Amino acid sequence: MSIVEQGLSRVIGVEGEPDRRVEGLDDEALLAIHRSLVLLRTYDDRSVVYHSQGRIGTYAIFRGHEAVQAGLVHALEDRDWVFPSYRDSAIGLLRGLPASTILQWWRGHPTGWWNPADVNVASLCVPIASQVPHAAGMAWGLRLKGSDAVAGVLFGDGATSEGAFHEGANLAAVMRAPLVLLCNNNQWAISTPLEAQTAAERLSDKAIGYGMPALRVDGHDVLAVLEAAREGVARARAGDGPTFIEAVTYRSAPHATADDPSLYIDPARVEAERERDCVAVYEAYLTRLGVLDDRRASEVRDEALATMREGIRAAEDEPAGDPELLFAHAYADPPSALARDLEELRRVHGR
Ligand SMILES: Cc1ncc(C[n+]2csc(CCOP(=O)(O)OP(=O)(O)O)c2C)c(N)n1
Ligand SMILES: [Mg+2]
Repeated sequence: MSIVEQGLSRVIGVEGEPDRRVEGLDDEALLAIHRSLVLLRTYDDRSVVYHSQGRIGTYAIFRGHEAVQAGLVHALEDRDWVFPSYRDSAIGLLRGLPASTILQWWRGHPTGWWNPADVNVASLCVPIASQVPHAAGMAWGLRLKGSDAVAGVLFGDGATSEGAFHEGANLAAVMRAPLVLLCNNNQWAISTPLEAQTAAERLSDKAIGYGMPALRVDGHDVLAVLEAAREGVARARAGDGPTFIEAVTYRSAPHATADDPSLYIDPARVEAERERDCVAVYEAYLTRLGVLDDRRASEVRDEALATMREGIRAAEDEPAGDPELLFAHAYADPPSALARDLEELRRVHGR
């Protein structure tokens, strides 16, 4: 099926379609979105290298998903909340978190956990879909407190099969919580393809069951994601409840650095999808508009690279974390098995 035949909303033209402009986004705003995309891409590229150098642990690659992440953040105000999944680990960069903090998360270092209230970005959730009820609760709570802030939550196609997704979506709809549910349908949940995940024709159809409106967009088009997210944000802020957005992408990188997708993904499909890379698509659009030229694009890349160099240096300068922290903060009175484990740890470390 051609890209146009998929019938997804788009701002950036493909296959001969004309480009559009998003109302209210001037050249400066368009360039800010470009900086965000390049920062995310650079974070991701460098993280794959740092992993292969043994400087960070197993890493969930998000190449090709930057448009979904940046599209959401640029549709929100700073007072609004973002609830990321592990796939969106670097989204806090767009809210001013230092690269070193996020790198430390992937290094398993205690300084990798930021205070969510500092930047209105929740902690990364690894249990699939668990961030959806968190976000629904936060959004509902904001409303109860009389705030006009809203929340946006990111999750994958696989997450829509989880109980937590259904519970969160239903609660948000019933309570008219100001929430944007943004599903990054990259068509894979590790090695499970979409057709083995759901019998629904479109993930956006699931919204009908909760009584919430749905939008379906091309997730390679940052402005299409932003436009849809803005619509959801406006509805949420007006007190009209949640919106479900399905952003259709493709996972053109391994699930994580520990994965070998050659066992289950057709490499020709991956090649074809990489041709529609979201950063390149946006740079071509800005170039057609006369907003971006090569010099500016390379300045933005250099700036992002410098951020990453400084980030890894700061992360590696940090003294190693205290392994005893693994035992802290979970129980007021630790069960005896944990107490024994802690004793064992101390013995091994000669403490
Ligand atoms: C509750 C739970 N079950 C299983 C896993 C193992 N797991 C990690 S990632 C993943 C796939 C999730 O796919 P999707 O929601 O599409 O997100 P994507 O990884 O494609 O971004 C699974 C099953 C988990 N982390 N949590
Ligand atoms: Mg997926």
